[in-house]
Amino acid sequence: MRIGIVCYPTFGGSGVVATELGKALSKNGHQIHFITYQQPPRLDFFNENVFYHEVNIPSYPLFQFPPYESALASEMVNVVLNENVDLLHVHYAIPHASAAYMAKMILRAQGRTVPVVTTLHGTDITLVGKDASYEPVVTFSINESDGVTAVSEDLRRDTFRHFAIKRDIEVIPNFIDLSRFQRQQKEHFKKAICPNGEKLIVHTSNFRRVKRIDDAVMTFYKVQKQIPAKMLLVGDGPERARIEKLCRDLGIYEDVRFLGKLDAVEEVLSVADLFLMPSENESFGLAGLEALACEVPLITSDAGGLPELNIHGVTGFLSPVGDVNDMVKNALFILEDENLPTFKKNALERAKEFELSKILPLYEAYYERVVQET
Ligand code: GMT
Repeated sequence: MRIGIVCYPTFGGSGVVATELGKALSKNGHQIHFITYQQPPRLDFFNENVFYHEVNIPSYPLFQFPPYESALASEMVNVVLNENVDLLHVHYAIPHASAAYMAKMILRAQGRTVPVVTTLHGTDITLVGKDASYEPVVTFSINESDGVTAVSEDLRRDTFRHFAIKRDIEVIPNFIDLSRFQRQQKEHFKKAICPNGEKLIVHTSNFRRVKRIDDAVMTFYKVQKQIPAKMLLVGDGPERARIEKLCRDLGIYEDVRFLGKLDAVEEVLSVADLFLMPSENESFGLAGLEALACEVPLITSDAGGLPELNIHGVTGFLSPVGDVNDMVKNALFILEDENLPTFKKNALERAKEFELSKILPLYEAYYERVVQET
């Protein structure tokens, strides 16, 4: 198939899923046309089946807010016509689903039909999308998509709860490429960070409020009062300065390292003993899956789709959102030398259930179905 993929060119979440999906589809012989305002960071390889179309947004003094959605819809129209695209797959509803609807209508007026698949990723539903400023457009563009997928059962339920949806939503979870995300020998790195055999606790995120990084830091603070431990924080975002201050105030700044936006996150995970994800809301938790693939057990909240990823008592533990003391108790249990190897083994076994080779055919079959039904 010839598939147009629209996404945010971001380091995490929906951008990574969209880019990795496109790369995998191209390796399976599909022709993939990425349509974004910037080269996605993970689009770092050459394949004869991959094309990149940049959305150009001309500026004009009148525009306080450049009309990105119009520029994106126009680029979708051009790519469909010039590249003979069979299907558009847009990731993250806002504003991609409504821009796709606009493109579809423009093409229809020219006698060209192109089905649109929208994948809901999380905050487009649970946080931003349900805001009254966007809700009517999100509801309409989900209903008008020819196919809709959500990354977890919980997100599917939430979508029906928050919006007047009159169509089916297919659940296709996040996936992991185990050839990239696997535990590597990085003992020198571990020794440099934990010279005295301390346990290493990791958190990666986009440092937004929804991630509750305070809870991650407080959990670490209380754990390292009982056992020697260090913490690595990967990623960057609006919460970073506040979290750095919290670490200084707690007197643990020397034990917590902020690594910023690091692409090779699998190298950090390779030396980790425990991953913390205390999010307020998390539709799936791709960062948690990346940790599991590198044999790192999880301490997560029980929010959103996290119970669909993290199996309580097997791959780690789930705690109520904000219950730091429960997270500390569970972290100390996992980190005991007699428990850690079992949790690590279980982590990898769980990650295998989301292997790319298992999830990719679900998307391919869904595309086929949508094309046939359109
Ligand atoms: O984690 C984020 O805030 C980024 C966000 C995104 O859309 O870029 O991630 C969401 O999509 C991921 C991929 O489907 C999911 O694994 C994340 O759980 C989800 N984030 C939230 O729901 C907060």
